[in-house]
Amino acid sequence: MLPTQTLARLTQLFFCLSLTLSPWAKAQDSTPVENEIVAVDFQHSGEVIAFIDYMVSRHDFSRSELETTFAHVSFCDKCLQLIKPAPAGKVKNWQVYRARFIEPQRIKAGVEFWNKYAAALIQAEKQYGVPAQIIVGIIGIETVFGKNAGKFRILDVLGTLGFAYPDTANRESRMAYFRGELEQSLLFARESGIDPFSLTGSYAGAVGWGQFMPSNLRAYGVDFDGDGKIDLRNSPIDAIGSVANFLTQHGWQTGMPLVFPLAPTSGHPENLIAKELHATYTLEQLSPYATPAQPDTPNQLLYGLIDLQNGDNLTEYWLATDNFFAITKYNRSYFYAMSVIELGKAVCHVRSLHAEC
Ligand SMILES: [Ca+2]
Repeated sequence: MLPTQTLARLTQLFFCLSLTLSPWAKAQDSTPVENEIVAVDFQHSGEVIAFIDYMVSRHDFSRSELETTFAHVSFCDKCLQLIKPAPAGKVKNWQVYRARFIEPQRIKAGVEFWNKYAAALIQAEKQYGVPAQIIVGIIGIETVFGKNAGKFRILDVLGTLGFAYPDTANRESRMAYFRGELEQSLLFARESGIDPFSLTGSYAGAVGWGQFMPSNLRAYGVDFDGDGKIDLRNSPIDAIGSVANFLTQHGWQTGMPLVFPLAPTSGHPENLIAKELHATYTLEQLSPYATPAQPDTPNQLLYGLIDLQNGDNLTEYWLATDNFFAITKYNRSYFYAMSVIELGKAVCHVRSLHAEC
């Protein structure tokens, strides 16, 4: 991912949901000397050979074809540098984050995208119940509408992260995760009849306009332009359908609103912050601790409380429905989900000349 997206992407990486652990994931590990990057010899590494064994026995891949493939995988130093977490200790600041993503250039690109693909967005809303502005918000936050989809070869990324992840506390689980995604990328390429090296994306292995990891490509990607292929790199229309399908498969409900602000007088409801990314409270249950700022906040819905920290300034608290939490299945960050909503709304406002968004 490019610098403007680093925070969102890192959040996604380190809180990734769909860990696709595989039996070979616990293969023996080589521990590098601290701070020293040890390049993987993809042709001779015992772990890579074990991975090939697994792919042959589990998925009936041709051993010689996989050996040829891995002979062409390149070690990605840059991916290792970019994947390292940001230094800890800095207080999160929603308003700073928001300003980085909800800005004129991205909004302008969003209007152009919406105008160009209006028919597909309408069709996606009709078919999946996900409004255009949410799909626009996600694709805008993820890649600035395809501009920052990434040019790393996915096999290089996943091979490097899967076999030589930096020496962090969660190294084992991260390597298992990326090897699982490597497995999924090879399966996706085979199923799609494409050269796996043609799959390109971010330094973390996310592909195309919507930045789907390979496992999500296989599980939620759709051929929305009807050309017979699921292609999130070259088809924005496939990306539109796939994003909508992903949200629907993660609990999106047609017509359900997303968030409502709490009154600043609500005190400090920290203990009620939604940890499980689900809406579980009624307004009545929250009433001793949380007062909606808007009197028309629906009382028939369930809510989760979310907090948006603002550095040294007051933390914002919001009531979030399960549609908000569906967006967090894309990326577990509250900042991420809120920025998707805000960008979609901003694009909608500009595009429709301040009509209701
Ligand atoms: Ca297609």
